[in-house]
Amino acid sequence: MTKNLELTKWVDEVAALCKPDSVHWATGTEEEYQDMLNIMLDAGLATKLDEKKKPGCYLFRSHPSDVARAEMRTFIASRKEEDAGPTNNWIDPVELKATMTKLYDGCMSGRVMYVIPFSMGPIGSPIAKIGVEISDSPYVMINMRIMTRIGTAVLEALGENGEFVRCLHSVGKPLAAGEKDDGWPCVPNVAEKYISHFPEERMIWSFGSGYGGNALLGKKCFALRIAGVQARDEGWLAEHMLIMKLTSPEGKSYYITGAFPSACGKTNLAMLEPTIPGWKVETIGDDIAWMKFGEDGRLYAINPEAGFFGVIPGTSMQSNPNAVKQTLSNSIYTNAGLTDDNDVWWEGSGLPAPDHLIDWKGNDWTPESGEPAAHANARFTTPAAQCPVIAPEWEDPAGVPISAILIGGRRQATIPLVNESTDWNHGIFLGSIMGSEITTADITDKVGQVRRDPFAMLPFMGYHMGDYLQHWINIGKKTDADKLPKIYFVNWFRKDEEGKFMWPGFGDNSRVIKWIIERLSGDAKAETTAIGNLPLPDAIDISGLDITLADMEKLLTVDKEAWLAEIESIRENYLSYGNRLPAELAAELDKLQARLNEM
Ligand code: GTP
Ligand code: SPV
Ligand code: MN
Repeated sequence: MTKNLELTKWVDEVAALCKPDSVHWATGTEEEYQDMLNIMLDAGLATKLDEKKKPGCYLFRSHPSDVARAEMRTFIASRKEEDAGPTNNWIDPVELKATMTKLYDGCMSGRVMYVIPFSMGPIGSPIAKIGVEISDSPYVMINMRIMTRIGTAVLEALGENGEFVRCLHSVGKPLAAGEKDDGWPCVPNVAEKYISHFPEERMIWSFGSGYGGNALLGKKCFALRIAGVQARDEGWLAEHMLIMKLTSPEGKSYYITGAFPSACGKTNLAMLEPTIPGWKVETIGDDIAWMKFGEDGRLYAINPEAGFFGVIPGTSMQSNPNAVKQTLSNSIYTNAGLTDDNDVWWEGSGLPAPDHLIDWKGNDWTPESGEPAAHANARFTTPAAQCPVIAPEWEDPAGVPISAILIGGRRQATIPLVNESTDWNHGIFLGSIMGSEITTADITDKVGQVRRDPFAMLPFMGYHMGDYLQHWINIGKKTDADKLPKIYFVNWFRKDEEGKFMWPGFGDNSRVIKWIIERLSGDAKAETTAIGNLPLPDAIDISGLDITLADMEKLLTVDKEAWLAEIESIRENYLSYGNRLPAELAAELDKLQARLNEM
């Protein structure tokens, strides 16, 4: 329990509204974690995997309506609609609270209400922030224990008067007397799920979903949408970025962050195995970075999380051996296939498909079934400390000084393999025009079109996107230009005429990062072009790769016509920001157009 009166008052209010059978304050112990798992094993919601092959690992299958973040049901309920901006769903906060209060009334009956104090960042670190999630889901409890630091130690750090972000979550499935869960509890009608943010109050209300970022409220809801608003107000950055450490053959270390949209390679890049001799990669974070200025005027990053919630399909000993090793024990698998010998299997695992398994929907599956065994957004939850290449300083409360920021999306054409920004504002411009091609997994009538996703933050913005870009510009004015990280626009996803990836990617991305590091130390060759500084085709180490210099030239040219078309589409996107588009970015766009026309 706690002496924090604000907290006890809030917990009492929520209990009175949601009417759970009992209230449980999370302590964060191993014993409590096992108790939660046992509750879910008994209820038939979890499967324990084979103890020899996957010690301490469990499989869950969610409801088909509840397999990913629900962007259409994610709301930024700022007091003024214009403050949510053109990229967010807005509902008046008074109206939304009235609607959701009705939904919350009695929603936990038949269930335990868990009170989960959690710290984003090492407990007690000056950069860390505390949240308290109230949830009726033991699945949320176990995931929060891996993804954040939870329990009694957090209450102690909170003290009597400490501030915390209120995070209220319910799966939205009360149980009548004697009723038991029949499968994954949630609200099956997607239109009745709510993931709501009240930015001025630093408060989150989530209802109807038990999955991922909808339910683990420390992650996107707090660490990006609410912390983003705090960061704007307090002069720092809360970003959808991996953090990695690179050490050169000479033994010099650099820290870099990378913003890539969801499922575009952050986890893979954060723990890659370099294919070039002498270089070493170590991991600090795979999804979120909080960056603040240190006393020396440089930006320092911490990973506010304590675990990785990573995409399962495609993870193999070839693509990401460290993730495979990390998830061999003490990990939770959600929506993977279950083999007959109690192990997990998924598409792209690099292992032969078994003759029979139980798919993510709980049905019998054979290789002839014609349906995937694992859901495309099946995820593992695994402790960061288990990552074989975790950097020793990953929990340093002071963070690590950032030398470069990588940005990029999935673009089959136009965007070169790597492009160095010429200065801070140009880098922010490149961040603002980032995007990915819409795939069949998204909105069907727009397949192939580019969805602009500035700094990979489109689904995670807690305020107006134009103000956010202005905030990035302003950050650049707070310190000397040479202390700011350099920004690099990368694209691992270029395709040739036959639709094949032109760049091998994964571990070979170390070759591009090597060039970036050599640029930072002034050792690598580049050519100034209309769009930025590009490596000369022979400046990237391709030794041992099945790729020709001609291919490299294709990956590293400026396609004038394609860029002029790009400009039109950027202008259209910029129009949506109205008068909140930073003047600096409008100027960058005009300068780019002029340079292209001179080509
Ligand atoms: P979130 O956890 O959703 O934020 O995503 P993430 O950015 O961490 O994505 P992740 O690393 O899990 O990306 C997974 C997808 O990207 C898989 O489909 C991978 O096959 C693909 N991928 C990752 N790196 C590369 C690469 O270098 N080249 C290619 N072609 N595909 C890649
Ligand atoms: C993402 O979608 O970017 C994720 C997964 O990292 S979730 O936490 O569900 O948002
Ligand atoms: Mn993410």
